[in-house]
Amino acid sequence: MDILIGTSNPGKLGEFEALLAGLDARLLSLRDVGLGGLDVPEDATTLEANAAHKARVYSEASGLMTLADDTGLFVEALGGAPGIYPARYGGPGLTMAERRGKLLAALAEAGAGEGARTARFECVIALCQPHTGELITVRGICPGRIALEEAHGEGGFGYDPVFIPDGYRESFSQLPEAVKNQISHRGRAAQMMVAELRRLSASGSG
Ligand code: ITT
Repeated sequence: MDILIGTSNPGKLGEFEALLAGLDARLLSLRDVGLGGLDVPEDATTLEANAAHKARVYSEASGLMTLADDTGLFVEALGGAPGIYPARYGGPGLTMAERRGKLLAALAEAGAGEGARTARFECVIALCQPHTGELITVRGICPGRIALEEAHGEGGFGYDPVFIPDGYRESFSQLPEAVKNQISHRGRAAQMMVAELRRLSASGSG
């Protein structure tokens, strides 16, 4: 079974490679199939619709079974911002470090101290079958809080240096990759998707 991982985010790609390593499948990146330059505009209003759109576009372009994810970050004290478009938070043209800085500044401005920084990551993974266009979506949620300041470690990407998952003191950047993959929004969704893929493979439709 070949599975195209439809993401242009190298951090996500690395996580998917680890999360799907137990499957009897060949994992391909967009670059592997010559689609490295194909950017899919995200303008739907739900994580499901954006993930499904990405999976469908890459599946149609490659003719392969394709998986894509859309991830949101919801911070309670900011009324749910950054929301379903965290890659755009703070405005166009910013680096991820600048976006994280904007998030910390917004929380400081809102007077959200140590006990008022509840947040969650949500990740929807969509799988699109070639030819039929059949879609499966699963959702993983990771509750946590936004750190008072950036806490860098060896790993992670995006907002990981400012996100502390519930039950831990370290940010996702500081926790070992295996721990993030076990408890994260993407890890939880991937566990469900692996079950779906095993089912498809056993029924001969994978
Ligand atoms: P693709 O659409 O190509 O997959 P993307 O980075 O645009 O890549 P999203 O639309 O899902 O993906 O953007 C989500 C934003 O949230 C983006 O800025 C990521 O860096 C960030 N992000 C996604 N997953 C994350 C994670 O597990 N930890 C920290 N930040 C994450």
